[in-house]
Amino acid sequence: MTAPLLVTTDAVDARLRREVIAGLKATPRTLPATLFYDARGAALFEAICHLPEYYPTRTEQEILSAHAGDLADLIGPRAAIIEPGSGAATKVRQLLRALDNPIAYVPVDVAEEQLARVSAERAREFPALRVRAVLGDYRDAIPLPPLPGDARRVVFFPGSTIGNLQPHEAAHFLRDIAAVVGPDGGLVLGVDRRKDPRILHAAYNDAAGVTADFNLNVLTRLNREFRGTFHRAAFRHRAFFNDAESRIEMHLEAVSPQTARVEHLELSFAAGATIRTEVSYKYDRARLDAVAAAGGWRVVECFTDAKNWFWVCWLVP
Ligand code: AVI
Repeated sequence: MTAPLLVTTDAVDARLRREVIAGLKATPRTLPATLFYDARGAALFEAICHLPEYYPTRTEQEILSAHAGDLADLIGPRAAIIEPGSGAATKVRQLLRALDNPIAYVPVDVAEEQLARVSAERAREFPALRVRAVLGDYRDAIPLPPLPGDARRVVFFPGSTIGNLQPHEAAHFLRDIAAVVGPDGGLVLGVDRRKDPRILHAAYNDAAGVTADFNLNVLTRLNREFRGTFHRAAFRHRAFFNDAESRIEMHLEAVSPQTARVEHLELSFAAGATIRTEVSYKYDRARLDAVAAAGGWRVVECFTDAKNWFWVCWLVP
């Protein structure tokens, strides 16, 4: 059965607007990565996940296929699975199938149509499961619907979305979800590992240009929703590995000197000036343990793939 969505759209919109303006005023200029995910952005991200160069999705899938049973043993019976930023909610199916008598599934996302659709799909697929969708930004405190008191609350955060948060934001997010799941809860976390920068570079600069389209779509969204005046063709996609910070950075780079407006804000760009639209941190074990500890979690076990490119980890508070 699907319960009504808990709608927090106004808070989400207000937060996004604040972040857009603050980021564009800052040096260096940045935009929040959540801005990517309007309906077109969500569809482009789905396409990215199937690209030959974009290894994280299929690599994580490989790990989940091999270790869903191990994760189910660690989680135990009567789990309520909460998925912040659930998107297409595909990977969770593998976990739900492996779990012993799961009680509830709570997808949380800002993409309203997709959230409604996948909630209905999962409810059909798992008729015994209470599916309770929450419309909201996964970085906000999640307003949990009522769950049975004996359910073990487990957050499922795959896809290496943790990498899109700065370390202090990741720690903050982890502290928030520790409070949501309580002392008996758990966390299944997808983490992209540090690897050869050439593999990373290819994954964020695909030959078909889908990632470029995903990045440039942000300008279309700014024009539509934030009274922007950007000329999309006057910017280009740039993505590179920043080794010192251990992260991919995605930028939109002005190809020529120009000006643009967003709401009341006037922006001028020299040729080559950029707006950073995303960071995607790549973790080694020391970085993972440090961020987890800062967020009040302990990494119990990490499962990896044949190439050692990705981790799916089990953490407890
Ligand atoms: C959602 N997130 C984990 C993706 C990533 O790899 O950081 C978003 C993405 N950006 C470009 N390609 C994919």
